[in-house]
Amino acid sequence: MIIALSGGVGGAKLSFGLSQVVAPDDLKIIVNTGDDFEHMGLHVSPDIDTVCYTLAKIANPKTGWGLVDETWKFMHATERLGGPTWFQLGDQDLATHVLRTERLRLGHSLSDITRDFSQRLGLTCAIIPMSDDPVRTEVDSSLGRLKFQDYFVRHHCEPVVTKIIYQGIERAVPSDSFTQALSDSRLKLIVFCPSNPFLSLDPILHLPGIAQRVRDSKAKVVAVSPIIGNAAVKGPAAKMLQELGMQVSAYEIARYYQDLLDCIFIDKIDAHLTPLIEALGVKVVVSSILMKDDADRTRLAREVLEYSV
Ligand code: FO1
Repeated sequence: MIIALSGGVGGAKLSFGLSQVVAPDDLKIIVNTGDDFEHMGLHVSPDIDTVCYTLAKIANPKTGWGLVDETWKFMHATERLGGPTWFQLGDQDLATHVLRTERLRLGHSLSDITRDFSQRLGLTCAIIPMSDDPVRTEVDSSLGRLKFQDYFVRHHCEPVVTKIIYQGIERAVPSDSFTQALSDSRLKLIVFCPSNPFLSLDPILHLPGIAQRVRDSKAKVVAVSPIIGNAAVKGPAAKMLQELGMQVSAYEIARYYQDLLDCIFIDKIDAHLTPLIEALGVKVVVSSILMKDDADRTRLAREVLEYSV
């Protein structure tokens, strides 16, 4: 059985690859919920929706988030009435947010709602929110304290980040399905998807007790670097590494997680970093880790699985 820790578009891509090569009952995708927020009275769970839409092959291929063939009449009508349009909610996507919000209000858990929605989208592997309690990523920045989506979308990641805060994380309990997967005797691999370490992986790993359980697990722990060369494949990971005084390299990612990782997959152009990373006690697999299409996603997933045998 395999656990994949996923957030953002990069995480959804490798999760898709894993869903193509792992039997449904053997794949548990644990999704970051730190990006969740209340918007226009709706509870939006971007990383859950990005993973579900991507695995269901209905994600917008250009943006990675939202739905393909989307229409925007709700946003146009919102604009006409002077409502907010900085966060784009498509007409089909709106159904997800309205129904999720309604069910949360009725007392359903995010885990149960996600299980129902993912199954209705035809998914067979488990899509598991990291927690059913609220965790909200915020950043201290050159514009002061910002909620995540204000930083990421409204301000286009431009403010300089000095600190990242996961509001509510001390009180948040990892979801039942997450803790069950971690204690399953069949667990043989934990995959850190190529997601932003600070925005997608750390909210999961900072949940009370989780990092220690990963450390204590008999399973192999493998990361795919979100950094290739001195840039992030997508999103603000490189900019944040710099702003937080770290190097922008796959080496830095290995060092950041060195007490958790058995191995890291780095790109061919970073092969020269191998001895440095191995000196940290982290094994290295050099591969082509840029996922340009479904074939890349599936190939990389297969390579990651081979590591665990
Ligand atoms: N990202 C944007 O940059 N602009 C948007 O208008 C936007 C809308 C949006 C709507 C639903 C959804 O699930 C995700 C959306 N995202 C948007 C992405 C979102 O900011 C995610 O948090 C990122 O993908 C990082 O995980």
